Amino acid sequence: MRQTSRVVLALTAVLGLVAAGCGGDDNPTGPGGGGGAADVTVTILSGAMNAGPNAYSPDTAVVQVGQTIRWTNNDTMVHTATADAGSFNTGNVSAGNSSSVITISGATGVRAYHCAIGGHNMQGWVNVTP
Ligand SMILES: [Cu+2]
Repeated sequence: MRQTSRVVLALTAVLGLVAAGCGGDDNPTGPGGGGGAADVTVTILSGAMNAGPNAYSPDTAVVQVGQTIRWTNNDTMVHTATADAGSFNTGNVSAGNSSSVITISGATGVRAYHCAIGGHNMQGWVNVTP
């Protein structure tokens, strides 16, 4: 009897946490790093400006069509994640902040992206799967 009550209490706690997590998706996002979960998070690494293909981690993010990515800038200067072919663009992500949650729609395949800040040597890839 006591054991059963404990299990019920534990389940209630877990369900409460799950519900709270889902609510986070509705928070506004944008420069300054609001709440909101993305399916995939990519980190802009410290020293990214000259890191070329090692500027973003993972260097190739894998997402399904329609999933979301959020870039978190762990460097000390502003960066962007801008698709070479223009299908997505974070805009400026300042040091220590995160981009908006960006939905990756359209065709499958690997899309190259870069940082649009002049003089920055940064490349990353998004592998969009069915
Ligand atoms: Cu940059």
